[in-house]
Amino acid sequence: MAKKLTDSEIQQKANEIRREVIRMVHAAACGHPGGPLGLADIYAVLFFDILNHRPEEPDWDGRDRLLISNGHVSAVRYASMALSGYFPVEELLQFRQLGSRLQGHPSTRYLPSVENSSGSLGQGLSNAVGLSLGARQQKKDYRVFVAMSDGECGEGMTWEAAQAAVHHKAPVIAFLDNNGIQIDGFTKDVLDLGDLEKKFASFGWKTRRESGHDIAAIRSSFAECRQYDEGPQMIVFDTILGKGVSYMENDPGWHGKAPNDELAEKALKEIAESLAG
Ligand SMILES: Cc1ncc(C[n+]2csc(CCOP(=O)(O)OP(=O)(O)O)c2C)c(N)n1
Repeated sequence: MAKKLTDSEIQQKANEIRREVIRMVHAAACGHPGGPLGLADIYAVLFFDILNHRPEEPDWDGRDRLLISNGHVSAVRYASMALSGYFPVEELLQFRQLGSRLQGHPSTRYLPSVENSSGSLGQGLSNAVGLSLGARQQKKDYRVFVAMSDGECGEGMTWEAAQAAVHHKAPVIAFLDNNGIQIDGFTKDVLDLGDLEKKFASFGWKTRRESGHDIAAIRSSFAECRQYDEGPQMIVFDTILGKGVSYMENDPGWHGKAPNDELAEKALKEIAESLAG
């Protein structure tokens, strides 16, 4: 069995993910850098500690399922996959190219272990609730995780799935990118979502709220969620959009645009400093 990485080794992986996200979005000259940078610490923990998966055998039936409901953050998933050995890191530069496996919004058609096609927000929780119930019915050991975002909680379908999950005691592990930002600005201005942890709790979910940038806290919250399978669980992670690149942090303008050559160089320099430190 592979040796467990330390928190600081996982932090390094997160910064490598950030580096690849910038390289991908810059090479494509389009895409979404802000969400992926804010999610890098969470995905590093998932791919390098929590998920039971086999990068060399992506279709392995026993793999944990990771669904992504906020498909526009695909860069963080692809970068995590490449760095953990699913495919060569160089392939990341084909992100968003015609004919590439790495479509801007992930599709199950092109890349094994992409469990759901996404891009249209609000659907992932329904998919995941169904898959988790199927796994239980078939007495499978794997867990079903689903990545969600605050902005997409404006979609009514999310709340239908949230109720069904409680009614059927679905053993789904959901987590939410609570960065306070969506495509048109700050969520409190576009559509105020209130306290999402309290909302899920009031529906009957087992909930917790953590910093999405504290590797030890992210690890322990996912690890504890794995121990429980009697109903739906939600981890609301407070994150900073653009985390790790000073000029992008908490700026809605970086939800979905690529840095130019000069800004990409500045971003890569800052990330390289974090990697060196
Ligand atoms: C059903 C649907 N409606 C609208 C959109 C357009 N859209 C793309 S991203 C986005 C904002 C989503 O918010 P969030 O995921 O919180 O944004 P981030 O934190 O990544 O900036 C919207 C409304 C969409 N993809 N799907």
